[in-house]
Amino acid sequence: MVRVAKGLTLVVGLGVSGRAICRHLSRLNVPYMVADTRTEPPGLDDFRSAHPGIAIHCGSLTSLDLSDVEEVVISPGLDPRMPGLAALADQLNPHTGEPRVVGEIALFVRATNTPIAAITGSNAKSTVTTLLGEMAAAAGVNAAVGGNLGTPALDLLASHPDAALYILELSSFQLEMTPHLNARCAAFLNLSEDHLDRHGDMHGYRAAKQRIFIGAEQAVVNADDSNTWPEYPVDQVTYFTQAAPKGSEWGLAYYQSKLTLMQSSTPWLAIDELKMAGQHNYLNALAALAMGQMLGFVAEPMCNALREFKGLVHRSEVIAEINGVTWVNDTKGTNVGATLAAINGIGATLKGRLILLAGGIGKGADFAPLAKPLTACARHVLLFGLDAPRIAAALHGQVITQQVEDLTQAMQVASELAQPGDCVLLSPACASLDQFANYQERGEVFRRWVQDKAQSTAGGA
Ligand code: UMA
Ligand code: ADP
Repeated sequence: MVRVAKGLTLVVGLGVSGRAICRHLSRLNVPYMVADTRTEPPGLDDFRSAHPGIAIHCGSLTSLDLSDVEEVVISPGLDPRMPGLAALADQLNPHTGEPRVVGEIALFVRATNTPIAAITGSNAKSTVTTLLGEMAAAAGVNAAVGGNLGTPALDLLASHPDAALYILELSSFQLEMTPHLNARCAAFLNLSEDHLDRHGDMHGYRAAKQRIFIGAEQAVVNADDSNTWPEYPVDQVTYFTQAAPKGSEWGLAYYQSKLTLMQSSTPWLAIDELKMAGQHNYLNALAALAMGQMLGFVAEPMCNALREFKGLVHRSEVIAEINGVTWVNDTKGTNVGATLAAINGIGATLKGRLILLAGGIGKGADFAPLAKPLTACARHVLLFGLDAPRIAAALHGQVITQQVEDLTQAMQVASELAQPGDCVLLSPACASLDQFANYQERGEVFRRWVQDKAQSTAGGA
């Protein structure tokens, strides 16, 4: 047993967040040590050189005696109920009054009084977070954007100390470990199955996400998904819907014969002015507008930002049109809810049929909800990766499926099947880690193949 010295904070995890936590504690001169459950965490040597004198423990936490530890700050990818930490889970830290085990966002909240705009949901978090950041920039608000999106929240405190607003994408993992977020404006966009391996069931997953509203002044939620409605007291709640708005809601309605983003009966922007592909992005635009308005951004610059926003790479990203067939990269569709949104959002505007490329690690999800929309709009579904057989079983008899070796083979077969007017959509409904380093690599494989094909087609024409 290695005894963690009295008064030391223990940082668990040497990933992106863990390192940001260490930098933050170093800046505050808080004494700490680090543990990582892996025997050889990536980048260990670099960390040692950057933090000389900091004790590091690698391997199981059960060999640490944590009875004197001041506080444990855990990385989001780690389960606080893991062996070695579970015993601390119910204890309170006498100095902060908060749980003895917290996440990085708890430290963030303690360190700043600057307003926070926070965004969670099973899907669309990164899109709405980035879009709100663009709107803030256009409206002249000095905002810093990060969190689960990529730049750890704690690093923003050092890189943007003068920010007037922090815009944070927050995952259920981060929210689970945040005692009080106290957001100025908190958005919960949607809820569908994901991360059940960590949260146990939908109840636990939803409860973690609901924590975004603890201490919030304003909320933006989805009128069509009651799971997102605040269960904690919030002063002001605004709703968005994919239908025509009722009361003060944001929604979609025809105005001067054009489908338009509306707040109540006020038109904001006609849909044909948006550059983002797919109808699901209309909802994302409404959510960002609703947040921006609650936060006091000026309307016209917000609309300009929205007009210019093309969406993020790897999310319903049109890569090329080849012989009348559109190839769309939605590799970030890593759960059934996301893939449903992509199928419905793209399928609705299609002249031809959809060819879906899907598969990977299904995280225990139920794939049956994909059957109905695919029956309506798909020509063929090509399945690869670990859970291809499970998806094929869920779609059996309702849509033509074919299991292939990998994504590359799926693209080859798709290019033989596709007819002009069709769309080949990579939206896997699964994590990528069985065949790729991450979802980005999967998307890049798709992009390169499609771009090569586009070039060779143009060259041969
Ligand atoms: N790990 C160990 N032992 C450790 C520490 C980590 O095995 O001691 C493993 C974890 O189980 C996990 C991986 O290492 O498989 C990474 O975990 P981490 O907590 O160190 O992750 P970070 O590198 O800090 O990245 C995290 C977010 N990742 C997760 O929550 C899993 C990143 O979101 C985020 O961009 C980053 O912090 C900055 O805030 C990524 C993500 O996939 C994009 N998020 C999930 C999602 O969006 O669905 C929640
Ligand atoms: P997140 O950060 O929550 O993963 P992203 O903005 O990265 O969200 O989008 C991830 C995927 O979610 C997209 O690739 C798309 O398939 C799907 N998606 C986008 N917008 C929506 C929406 N409004 N509702 C459901 N799914 C969506």
